[in-house]
Amino acid sequence: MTNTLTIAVSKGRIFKDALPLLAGAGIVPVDDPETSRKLILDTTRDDVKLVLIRASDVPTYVDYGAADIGIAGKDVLMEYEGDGLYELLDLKIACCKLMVAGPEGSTTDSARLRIATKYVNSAKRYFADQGKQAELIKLYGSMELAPLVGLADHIVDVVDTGNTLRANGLVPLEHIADISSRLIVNKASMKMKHAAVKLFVDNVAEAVAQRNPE
Ligand code: PRT
Ligand code: MG
Repeated sequence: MTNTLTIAVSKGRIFKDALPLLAGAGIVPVDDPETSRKLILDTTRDDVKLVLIRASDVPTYVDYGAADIGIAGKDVLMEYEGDGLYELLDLKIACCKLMVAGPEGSTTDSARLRIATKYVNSAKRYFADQGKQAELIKLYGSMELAPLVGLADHIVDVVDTGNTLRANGLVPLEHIADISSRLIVNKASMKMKHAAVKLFVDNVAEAVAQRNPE
């Protein structure tokens, strides 16, 4: 149906922060994702469904048109290589920083850097821009462990409070980018469902503005 909207969002911190913004567009999930095992949630609007997927899979669903709209962290979007989507709106939720981290007192000035990260593309770009040669080791989680066991000298990861780094004897060393979640839209949906998409984006933009005065 041309005016049905499917919205891809990940469980956890993004979902929690996105709820009030979706409510601003009149969309409230009928099931609680924390207790339900459903992956497709009905909402209070007949024409809107939420699909719950892993954070790093959101751009893929939107790029291929399996979802019209998605909510994804800028960290995830910076890694994503497809071009079937538009990034339309900064939702100013799930904020954090993409950082280089390592043992206290360490630097990234050494001739041969070994960096463990799930953000391989962003890390590669960052060190290349600085004229530094870095060997990137791709991990899928628990990056903080890598320097502790000698897998890498440093990590590139998102940092919020810094508690996880500190608990593992690491400190943030270099700031790569400020991260927040973005509203992304499939390029074809943007054309084919223009009225529905535009109304949704306008409503969410209004909710973002209300939550972030001036
Ligand atoms: O868990 P899964 O592998 O499925 O995916 P994910 O871990 O990427 O998903 P999720 O829900 O944990 O994160 C979704 C998005 O939230 C990310 O893509 C970021 O855009 C954003 N975000 C905001 C964060 C954080 N803050 C954050 N703190 N993502 C991850 N973290 C991690 C951080 O790396 C550390 O390990 O949370 C831990 C606690 O952080 P500190 O600094 O407060 O200790
Ligand atoms: Mg996680």
